[in-house]
Amino acid sequence: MPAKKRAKPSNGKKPVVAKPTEKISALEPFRAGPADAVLTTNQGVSIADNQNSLRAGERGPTMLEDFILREKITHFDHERIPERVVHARGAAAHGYFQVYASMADVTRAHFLSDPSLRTPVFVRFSTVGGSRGSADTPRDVRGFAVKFYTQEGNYDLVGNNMPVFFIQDAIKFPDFVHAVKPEPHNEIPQASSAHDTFWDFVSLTLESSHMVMWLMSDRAIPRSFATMEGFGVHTFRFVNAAGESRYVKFHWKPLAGTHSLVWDEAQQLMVKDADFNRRDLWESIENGNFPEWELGVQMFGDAEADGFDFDILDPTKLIPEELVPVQMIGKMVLDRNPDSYFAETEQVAFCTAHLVPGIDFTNDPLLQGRNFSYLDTQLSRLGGPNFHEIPINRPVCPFSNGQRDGMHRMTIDTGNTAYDPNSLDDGFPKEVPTANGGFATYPQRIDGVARRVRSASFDDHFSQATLFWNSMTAPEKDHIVSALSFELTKVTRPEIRSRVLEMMLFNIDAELAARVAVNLGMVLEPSNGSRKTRKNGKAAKASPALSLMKPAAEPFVRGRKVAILVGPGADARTVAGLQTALGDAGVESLILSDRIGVVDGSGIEAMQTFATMPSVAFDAVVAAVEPDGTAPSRDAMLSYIQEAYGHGKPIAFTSEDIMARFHVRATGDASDGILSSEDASELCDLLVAAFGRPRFFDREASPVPG
Ligand code: HDE
Repeated sequence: MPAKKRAKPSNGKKPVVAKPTEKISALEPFRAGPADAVLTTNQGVSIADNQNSLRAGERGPTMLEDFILREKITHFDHERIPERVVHARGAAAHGYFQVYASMADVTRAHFLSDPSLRTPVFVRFSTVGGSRGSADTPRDVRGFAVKFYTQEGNYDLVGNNMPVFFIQDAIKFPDFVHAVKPEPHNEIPQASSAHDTFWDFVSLTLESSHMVMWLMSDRAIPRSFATMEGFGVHTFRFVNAAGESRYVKFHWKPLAGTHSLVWDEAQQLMVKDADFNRRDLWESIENGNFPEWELGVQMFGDAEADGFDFDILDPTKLIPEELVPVQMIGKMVLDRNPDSYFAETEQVAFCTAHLVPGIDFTNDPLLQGRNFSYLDTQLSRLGGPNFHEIPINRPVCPFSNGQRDGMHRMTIDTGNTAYDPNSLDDGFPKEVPTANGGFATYPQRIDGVARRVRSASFDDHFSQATLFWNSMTAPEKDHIVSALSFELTKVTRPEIRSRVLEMMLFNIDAELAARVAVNLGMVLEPSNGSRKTRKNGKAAKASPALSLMKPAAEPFVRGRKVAILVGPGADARTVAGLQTALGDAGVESLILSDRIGVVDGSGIEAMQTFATMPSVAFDAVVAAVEPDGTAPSRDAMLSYIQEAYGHGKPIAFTSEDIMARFHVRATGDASDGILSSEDASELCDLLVAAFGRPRFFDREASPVPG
């Protein structure tokens, strides 16, 4: 695989615009907190009694006259807004983006031209199918939406953590979403594609084959938002000051590398810590372990596009990195949590049509539909056309036009010229010529006959699904087979299972289909209809960049979480030394026992218990004491270690004797992720080294110790 090109870091100029934790200035006038304010109504009248409503007599009825009660209850009654139709559950953070070197030769976007500039961003991560109160870790696509508050207006890159999509045409989106959402008659199941309507739809819509493979892969259960890649999905355009255009695909590459959960862990987390990813994002930022991504671009021209064996306008296709390398052009850091979930994370309105000069659309039919949908959906979600005035959505640059009035208008527009052209205000606000920064659409030539038609160049539904399968390592393939087997077992209608096997999986890879068929107790009988839609694509046989197991720029260590199991007899000095060493490495640790408080005879204070913080909430477990004591405590410790073992996590012991008492056998060279040392800093080093690897998947085939 060719090395990725990295544009030269900044030209030596120091970043000047904002310190990492500086707040977006446009939000400042709207920020309010209790501080030393007195309690008032929304009209500013001071309230003398906020404990009792106005009653006619001590035990009498409540009086309608109580305007304080009525205002308070009325406001409360209207506290909710409609949740997003998709991507309802999300978590977000503030940060900044900085380009490494000027990209002015390819785009005139100002925020990509000046390496000294830090552009504020607000990023919202989400699941797609679940409602707002659902859990963080279902098998699902994750939204990765970035709002850049640039000096030329807001630019939204509304992407996902997977580079392709289920459908090719926006007209199919409501069908797809209705199929994947809980079934309409009983609203079951929540946040899961493991049900009949999803598999019915995708097996009849074979263009979804590639995306189904991504959804069944470990990409769909990320360990952390900070360890997910992000993708703009569609092909966009860069346009430079001379009006020349290159196509561009956007990538976010996490500096911590790509890491995922294992399925059993993801399922347990849905119950044991439904806020797992959200909490991780929040705590990482609070602890100064700021999540970071590089922005990468794949750029190419018409001639290269014509040479690809897929259509660059087809959103079910990616461009293998081996074909067009990803050039890293800048870095994004998330360094500040929102102050108000509702005001910021819930009210933020992303829109694919929020462009800045220098970036433009292509004719991807999905993108064209999205450009309509995102503005339209805010009209009902945020209650009218003035949602751009909500603080989190306001551009940081001045904006002015003749658009006035409407629900919830906040600006007091002055003057009498809400029209253009006008002479009364000397023609202001005036158009800006393109040369001075006015937006101009790329003058693409378009000839065509108006027809409801799908281009034949969109026909190949399987080559890239096969490419994806071929690019997986053995454990990743095992996980895909398990995921498909799990989901299809939940499908109740045998004819849907058969259709998925014969029409979709068999066309992707015969071995894949055969392995899933065995797990479903089915005999694979490819019907005559299958293989019909398969074209002999010339796509690369495998693209190593698609595997999650590729090495990261830095190992994912900062922000990892380690459980230290203690009990009577644990050595306080070793435990304290380990906690300090881990803390110095940016790893968070928590001491657990069978109850909180000081552990008898050891002087160590346990902050949580084996029951309140289960092993699935951690990346590694250290046992600092033998599993003795009362039966419940002993059993809890044993099963804690067994579970971490089964999930392929590093397991460490503060002595060989302790390890022996847990019946864990180790190779002794740390290659199996089973570590032991009496020296706290050595044990820390072993753990940090183990975090450089993904999970220890070999254990999936071996029995759990017990
Ligand atoms: Fe979305 N999508 N989408 N989508 N999407 C929404 O907008 C839509 C698609 C994505 O954190 C909605 O404000 C259509 C692809 C993200 O607030 C809605 C089509 C990709 C988010 C909508 C697509 C996405 C949304 C729901 C097919 C990846 C959450 C609420 C034509 C590139 C943003 C809202 C946030 C949200 C429509 C397909 C990503 C209904 C019609 C492809 C990350 O407007």
